[in-house]
Amino acid sequence: MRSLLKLSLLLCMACNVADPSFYEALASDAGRDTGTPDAADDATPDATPDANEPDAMVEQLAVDECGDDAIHTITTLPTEIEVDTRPFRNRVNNLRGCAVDVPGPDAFIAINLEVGKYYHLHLSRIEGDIDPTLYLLDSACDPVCGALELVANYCTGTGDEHFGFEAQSSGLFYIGVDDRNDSGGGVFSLDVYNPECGDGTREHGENCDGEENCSSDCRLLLGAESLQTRAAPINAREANLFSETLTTGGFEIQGTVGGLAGCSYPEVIAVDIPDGEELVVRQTEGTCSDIGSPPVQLQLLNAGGGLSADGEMGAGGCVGVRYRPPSGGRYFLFVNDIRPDTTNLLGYELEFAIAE
Ligand SMILES: [Ca+2]
Ligand SMILES: [Ca+2]
Ligand SMILES: [Ca+2]
Ligand SMILES: [Ca+2]
Repeated sequence: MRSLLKLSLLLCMACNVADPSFYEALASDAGRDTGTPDAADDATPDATPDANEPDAMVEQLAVDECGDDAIHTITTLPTEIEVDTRPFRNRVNNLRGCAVDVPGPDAFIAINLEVGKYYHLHLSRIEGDIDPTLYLLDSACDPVCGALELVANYCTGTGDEHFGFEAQSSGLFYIGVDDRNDSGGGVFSLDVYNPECGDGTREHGENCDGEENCSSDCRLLLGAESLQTRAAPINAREANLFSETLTTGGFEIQGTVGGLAGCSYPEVIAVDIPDGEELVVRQTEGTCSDIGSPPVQLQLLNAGGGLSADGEMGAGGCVGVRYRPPSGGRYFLFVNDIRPDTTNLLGYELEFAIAE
């Protein structure tokens, strides 16, 4: 009953980045079950005491090693799983090719992905001095890096990690729950969703579904109604969609990055580039740096997650990106917050146009 209630709470409110309660949860873990305090376990040791034994309240489904025969495979979604890495060893120390070190103890759970389906994973800390890191390994236990990096470590410290992706192939994958700290491990909550766009219900990992100003593929529209990004579009699937017809005159889009202590999530804007046209995005002067290092970095990715064009610095420390695709289609502009300290909210303004 308790877990059902907890699950329904999670589904309706607790952890969407777009929801104000998410910000509170990052700061204080408000509303989170913090598990049974260790002191209670110490008072009633079991017959074979073991300092590294998991908290008896944690139903441990995760295993120590990727590919272990005893690994639990997630079959029902959405699901919420408590993961305790305290009894486990550090098997994955770094993610080859992803440039991420994960020296803490790690735990693994398997999932069968279906090509084309959208998955949203959310990892949060329940207990321990841990810096949660979440990643996907393929059926050979190799990191899924490269064009589409399936690694989430947007926050330094205890902040929640999220990532969402459309499966590029079907098959068995392993979800890694790990720690950027060389710690003794901790207790995590791993939530896995596969929101269904078009069912009329906005689920965790969706910014809208069926509402006004919502596209048929569940993206909030940027256009005549509003040129301000909304609802934390942190990945390609949750991107806001620029819905105006691009002109040489341009539209000024305003957005914000930063503002979450220790975290640096990007904002992502989807844009349809017409056949034969060249997209031109320029940072407008007011929000550029005058010290030669722009606070944001731009990257344009294609629908498969491949990098189509990198941003380049122009006059006055303003970054921009230009791209003429081989044929028209949908692209995703990532606005990455690259400031050393992302604590303060940073407003940016980008002009979207087509080349004259
Ligand atoms: Ca391990
Ligand atoms: Ca590790
Ligand atoms: Ca982290
Ligand atoms: Ca939905």
